[in-house]
Amino acid sequence: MVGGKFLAVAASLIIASAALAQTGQLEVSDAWARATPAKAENGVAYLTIRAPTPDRLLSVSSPVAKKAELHTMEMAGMVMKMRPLAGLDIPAGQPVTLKPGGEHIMLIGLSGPLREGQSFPLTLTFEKAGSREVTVAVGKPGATGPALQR
Ligand SMILES: [Cu+2]
Repeated sequence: MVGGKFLAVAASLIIASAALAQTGQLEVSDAWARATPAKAENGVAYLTIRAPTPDRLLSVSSPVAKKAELHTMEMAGMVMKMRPLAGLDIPAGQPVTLKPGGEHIMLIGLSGPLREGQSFPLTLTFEKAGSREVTVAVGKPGATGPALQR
């Protein structure tokens, strides 16, 4: 059927242009952290990664902590425990969001408390895209997501 074929071609053109719009560079966005108590030794940061082609997050670092590690959460008996990850796969075109209760970036040995309203740099190193530096915005101690844009 001629009409049906035309529609199929039109649909594939739309899909092709949407795919084109997504090509580009790996992007890290919505980086945030919770404010920490004055004497806290560790902090946690979360963010979203989008990659046009498959990649892998290999390591993280920040000047606010002695060490930064990629962690995940898993059940150990009846309790949720944190476990370090060697890396995190980023599939093509599918955003990966680090968030409370799941994968996160652990800031170990903070040089000072993370204060609400402040921000700090975080460097992520990817297997293919190389390094990306992002600015992490510090929210309230009980924040559940990135602060709204002001
Ligand atoms: Cu952790």
